[in-house]
Amino acid sequence: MTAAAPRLYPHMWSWDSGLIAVGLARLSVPRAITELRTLLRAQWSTGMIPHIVFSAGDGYFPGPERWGTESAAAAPAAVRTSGICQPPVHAIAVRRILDAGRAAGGEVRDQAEAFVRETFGSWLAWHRWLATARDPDRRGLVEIHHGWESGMDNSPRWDEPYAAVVPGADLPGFVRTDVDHVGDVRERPTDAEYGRYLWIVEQLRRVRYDDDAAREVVAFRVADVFMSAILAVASDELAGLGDELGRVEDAAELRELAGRFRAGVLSTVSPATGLARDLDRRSGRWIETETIAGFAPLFCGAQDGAVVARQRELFWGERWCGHPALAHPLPPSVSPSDPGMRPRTYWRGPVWPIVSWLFSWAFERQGDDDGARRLRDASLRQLAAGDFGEYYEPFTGEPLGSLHQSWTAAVTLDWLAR
Ligand code: 9WN
Repeated sequence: MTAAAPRLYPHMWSWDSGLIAVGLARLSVPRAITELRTLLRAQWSTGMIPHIVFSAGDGYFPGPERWGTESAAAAPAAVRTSGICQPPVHAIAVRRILDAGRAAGGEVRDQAEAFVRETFGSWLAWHRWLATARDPDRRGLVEIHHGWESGMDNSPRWDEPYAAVVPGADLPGFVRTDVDHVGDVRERPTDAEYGRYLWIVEQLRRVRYDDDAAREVVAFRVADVFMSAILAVASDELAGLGDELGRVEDAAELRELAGRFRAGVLSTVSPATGLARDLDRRSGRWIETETIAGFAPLFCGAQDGAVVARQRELFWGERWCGHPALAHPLPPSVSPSDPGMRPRTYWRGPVWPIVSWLFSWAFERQGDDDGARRLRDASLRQLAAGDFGEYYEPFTGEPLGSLHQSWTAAVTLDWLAR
């Protein structure tokens, strides 16, 4: 496995490993294959791919003892994991591995083709789990049970649902390690936020991470529009692989699923702002925040030209990439025009290179080569100093959070190789 970061995250993270495999495929197809095979060894029998696969080392909190997933019937026996998931970007990497393997030819091509053949069923099971356990009413929106599942942990998107999460008096005590590995604690979530994060872990642990029971007890239930958009595009990628393997019914099922989630994404768009919204399933309220997740329809190529055209204009306009104070014309995690935007704090303002990469990948896929190139060129200028920051201050370009963050280096490799 590739650790997500040398000190802050010394284990494997699910969506990091997908993007790391995209970068590795540019260097070594066998290494990219190993990365994803390692991840799959941790897959639960339900199909869920857990958000952390623990290495033997320690140095991260909450570690495997706190998660206690050995009590879960569906958890793997041989590997220690967390008990929640992250966005399903993996099929994007599987496609890249196959293409890179074919370009290399010979034994590498054979390895890549064998990898796709042997693991297709596991990726399919992962998508099916998201489409059932996390979308039981078939709305085309993935429900998350923890902000960590979105990958955008402390985004203002989650402030309202988290306000309803009140840690019980019996929340076991905790000592954070994350704050030891950043320059300034303001770059990380607060202790109050961590109390809520850990309370949800406690709730899930008490029902042994059972999917049905979790929906009943968990204090955080939100339909995540950006994760839904990722599931839509990744299902299309997987359907394409299914075609090549002659798995006609599976490919049709995946296309149906992609269509359902694309429609789900569209159903959330605010007529007032033109941005997509998350839905708090507990309160029934739309979450009206001006974050990068609002561009989910643009990302997944939703089937409504007017919505997408309006989003494209907004994306490049002054409230986003075209904001005159930005160091680079790249999308910050929260609009620089939003008075609540916090330029140094994690998912509350900084630019995340992997998010820029996801949009550049999506634009290229949609035939918008110009949009893809603009994001790539600006990102490579942002990354040129070689710190590989986890995230960047949008107005100064300063790297923040962890340095030598693996997925940042991986997407840099991919952009350089274009
Ligand atoms: C919790 C590893 C992960 C990323 C997430 C990012 C951060 C973890 C943390 O680091 O989350 O999962 O401890 O803050 O928010 O997107 O996958 O890089």
